[in-house]
Parts: sequence; C-alpha cells; structure tokens
Amino acid sequence: MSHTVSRPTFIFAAIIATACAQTDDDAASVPADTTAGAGASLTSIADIGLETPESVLYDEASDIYIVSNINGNPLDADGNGFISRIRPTGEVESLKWIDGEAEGVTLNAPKGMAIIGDTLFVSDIDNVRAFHRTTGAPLGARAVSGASFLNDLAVGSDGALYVTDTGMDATFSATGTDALHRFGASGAQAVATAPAVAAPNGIVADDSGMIVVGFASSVVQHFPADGGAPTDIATLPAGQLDGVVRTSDGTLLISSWEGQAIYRISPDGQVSTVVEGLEAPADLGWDTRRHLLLIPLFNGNRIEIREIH
Ligand SMILES: [Ca+2]
Ligand SMILES: [Ca+2]
Repeated sequence: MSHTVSRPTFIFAAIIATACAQTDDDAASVPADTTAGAGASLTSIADIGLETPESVLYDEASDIYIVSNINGNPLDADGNGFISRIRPTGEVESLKWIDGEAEGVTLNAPKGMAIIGDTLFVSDIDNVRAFHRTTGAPLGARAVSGASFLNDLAVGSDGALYVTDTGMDATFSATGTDALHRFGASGAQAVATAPAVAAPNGIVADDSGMIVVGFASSVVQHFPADGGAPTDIATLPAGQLDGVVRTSDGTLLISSWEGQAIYRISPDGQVSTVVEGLEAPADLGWDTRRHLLLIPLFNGNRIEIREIH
C-alpha cells in the first residue's frame, strides 16, 4: 500500500512546480475580450441540479463557470461532492463533471477553488485536491495537518497556493484551528493563526499580499506577502463574510450571510452595498470578460448573476 499512499503527494508537489512554471504562458494565451456584454441579461442559473453550491470560479481560458457542490453538510465525508461546468449562457456543459461518486474520484464537500496553469485545486474539508483543469482527471491530494474546515483557495502574488481553515466543526462551533496556510515545497504551513484571523473564509490575492474575509467578523484584513502584521482595510455593515473577489481596478466585492448582501470596497476605501436580499451568498466568482458577479446561493441551489457598476 505504501506506494499508493505516497504517489499522490509526489504528483501533487510536481503539479504545483510545473503549474507555476506555466502561469505566464497561460496568461498570454487567454483569448482577447471579444464577448464583453454578452450574457449580461442572464440574472440567475437555477433548477439545473446544483446541490449546496459553495463556490463559482470563472475559468478565463475556457470561458466557463466552474461550480463546487458540497451536496450535503459542509463537513461530511460522504463521497458525493461534485463539480459542475456551466457556460456563461447558463447552459450546463456537465453537471457532474467531477463526481465524488465516480470510480477513482474522491470528493466529499468541495468548497473554494483556484487554477494554476492546467490544474484545478479544490478544498475538501481537510484536503486540497488537484484535478486537470480541462479533463477533470484526478491528480492527487494533499492533506493539511490539523485542519478542520478548509474553505477558500487563492494563488498569491508569489505564485504559491493559499488556503483558509475556517476552524469550525460540524455544529459550526469553533475548533481553534483558524488559519491561513501557504503551500510550499514541504507542504502547507500556517502563515497566520488565531487571533490574527477569526474564522477566515474568503481570500483573494493582490500585488502585495492576501485579502482575507472571515465568518466571525465584519472586518476585511490585508496580510502582506512578507509575513508582516495584518492591517484592517475596512469594516463592513454586517459579518458572516464568505466570498471575496477583486476586479481589475482593485474594487473588492464581498458576500455576507448576516447582511444577505454583497458589499463593495472601492479602491479609495469607500464601502457600499451593491446587492441585497440574498440568502446565504457563498464564495463569489467574477467573470472577467463580461464583468459579471457570480453568486452561489448555498441554500437556494442556484447562482445569481449581477452586473456591478
Ligand atoms: Ca457531500
Ligand atoms: Ca467559502
């Protein structure tokens, strides 16, 4: 059995190294923006079979929306999580593109996702799993030792993969494992722990570090890439923050379960409410071609789509 245990870890490490090396080439190959505005009239993707959608990631190179479906409770290792591919028209390309119930695939409660090169990384309770970005083939997994509730993933300005641990158990009680981890050659290492982070959930990189929003706070934090102390960017009108995306001009868009809203932090620091009346808005996606916000509704099994001006 020893070779079947160690091999995925080796593959996973190799993927990170290879994917990082490919990042520049991939960015250069992204097609020009020829479809701006298309799909702007689509406001909801519903009744297609989504089950507890937690996150939407826009795959710019494929022009496709990738949706993680927990399918059940967020911490149940039930083997039934799945990942969908949905076209920006709302058409389902594949509902169970990656299916935890398929032979040879392990996926329990997928949440945040990130792409490096041709690898799609997915957080799954206490593991980060890797799949091929276009085929969905499993490419291994790496456990985060001691983690209880891995949540969002992002690629830092340093090219490394980061993941949050929201530090909650199945009853949503605190476990104390709250952390922001960074994957390096030797695995995941915590770069911030409680009390510097409080139930960290959504993360997004900027040029100088990582922006973090938490489920136990309404404060948006910035962690410098050099490991220095975090600074507070803004305090939002409500907490239970989940997703965060950053648009091309540096605007931040953040979802709040408590506020049932999407908040905007403008580049000058001004806070405003841009969408209201959303029950359990989870981890956001941003369609960079059409400038659309993609909002999975955790309890509503649908994705709301909004133009943000
Ligand atoms: Ca599940
Ligand atoms: Ca989340």
